[in-house]
Amino acid sequence: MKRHVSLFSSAAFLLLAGSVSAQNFNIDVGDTFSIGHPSANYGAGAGQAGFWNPVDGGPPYQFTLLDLNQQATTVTTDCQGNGGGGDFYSDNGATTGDDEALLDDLQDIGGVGGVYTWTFGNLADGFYDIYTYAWAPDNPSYITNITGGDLGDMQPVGGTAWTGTHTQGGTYARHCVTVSGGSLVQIEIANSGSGFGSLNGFQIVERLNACPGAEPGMGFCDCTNSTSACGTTGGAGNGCANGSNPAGAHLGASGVADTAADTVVLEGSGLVPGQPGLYFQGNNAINGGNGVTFGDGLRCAGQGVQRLQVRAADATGNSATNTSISVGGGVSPGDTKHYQLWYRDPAGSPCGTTFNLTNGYTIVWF
Ligand SMILES: [Ca+2]
Ligand SMILES: [Ca+2]
Ligand SMILES: [Ca+2]
Repeated sequence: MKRHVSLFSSAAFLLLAGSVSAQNFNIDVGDTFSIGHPSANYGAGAGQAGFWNPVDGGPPYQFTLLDLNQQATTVTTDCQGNGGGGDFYSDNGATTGDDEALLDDLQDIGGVGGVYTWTFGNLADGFYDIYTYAWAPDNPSYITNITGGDLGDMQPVGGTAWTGTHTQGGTYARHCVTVSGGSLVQIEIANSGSGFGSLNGFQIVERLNACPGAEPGMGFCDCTNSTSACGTTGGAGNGCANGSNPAGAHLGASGVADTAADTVVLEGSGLVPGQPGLYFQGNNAINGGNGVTFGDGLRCAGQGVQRLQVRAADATGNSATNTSISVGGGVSPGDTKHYQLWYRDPAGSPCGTTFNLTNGYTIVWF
């Protein structure tokens, strides 16, 4: 049985928050017990008031979420893993009211080795902060490790008594994630190596700005899967060896792959100093993403090729684009495009062809 927020509090919230986006969610995990879920005016650590979805019953915890106004959405939850598994409740003496309703019931992640991955599907493309509550009401000295977001960083949560205030690291982890091309959001909750792991709930908060430190896409087609025509390889994530750098040249990127506000910069490194290279775009990842031999390297991106910009490497072998990639490539929202940098290597080219390429790089635009 699900419990429902009182009509009075939800109606009042509707009046206050009628314009809130449907892509923000509050989730109370393990809500099987008599304490119920928090009221709609409870903002918890994110300061995001609104309806709290009661999500219970043990793995796989498959639900379709209601938004902050308690209106239907298509956003889904799923939970897979092994360890403890089910709903658990312990009345912590320090917690009361809405704090207790969120924290004192939870999913038991289990003892040493317990690990579960939660997946959120059908979120609209954009940027989100995911607050993952992982505080143990039965023994606040327990620590649970939360991993996820664009950076894939692990954040330990817990180890401290309830102070009356939610804090990052004390009661929740916070990860920024970019949803692009309908990508899933995955958060791993794991026992830290002692005691028991806990998952009290989540808040999903859409943000206006891109996630800090994250790249707008992913590399593919490095010269460790295939080799050059003369058998050379390159370092992991790089193209094949060149005359200046036996680890080969690397293509990465920074910025936001938003066609309405494109700030993507393609960035080459490990290039031949002073030599020009052509940044280009293709519609396909060639040969299943492994590329085909071309010059001293591999051609990874092809079909419908768009030449974007010629840039010379500086004295340290770096170069970067300074023109709009989405305009130069004729990109539309939802497009998946593949990028590569084709550069000159006139002296010491390992295979003698005098040109080479970086790894490929894939961006899903929104
Ligand atoms: Ca609850
Ligand atoms: Ca309590
Ligand atoms: Ca809970």
